Amino acid sequence: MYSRRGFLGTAFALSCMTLHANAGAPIELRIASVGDELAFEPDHLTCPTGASVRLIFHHAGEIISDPHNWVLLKPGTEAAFFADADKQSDVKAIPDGDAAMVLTATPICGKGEITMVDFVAPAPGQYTFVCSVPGHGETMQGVLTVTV
Ligand SMILES: [Cu+2]
Repeated sequence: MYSRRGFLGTAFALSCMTLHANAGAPIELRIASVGDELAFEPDHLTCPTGASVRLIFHHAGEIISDPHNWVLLKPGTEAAFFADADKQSDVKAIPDGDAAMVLTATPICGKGEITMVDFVAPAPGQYTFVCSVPGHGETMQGVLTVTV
């Protein structure tokens, strides 16, 4: 007979195999600000679930001194996160109290600088990424598609 414990054990073993299958191929994703505009380029990224991802962000601005960052949000948190990010008086990568909304984030990045973050790609799906600097998230956002 197929016990509940046996089924869960099998499912766990299969998910570990999936992670192993992707773990050998680290992926580098590159993204930048569109010069001094409040936008990301590209605004759509893709990676497979379980992959070891290095996200490299370049602040390509030359005039405006506002910093930027790249924050990957858990699905469904977008509206609440934008509201909190826009209220920040001193800019942090993640607004106080919002850590549970965030999957991963780069540090704040100054004009002309490059920053990065390493993370393991989450479950397949569509994930919004944003810049959390006040006033930026409305237009400075995009989607990471995580494939099976
Ligand atoms: Cu920004």
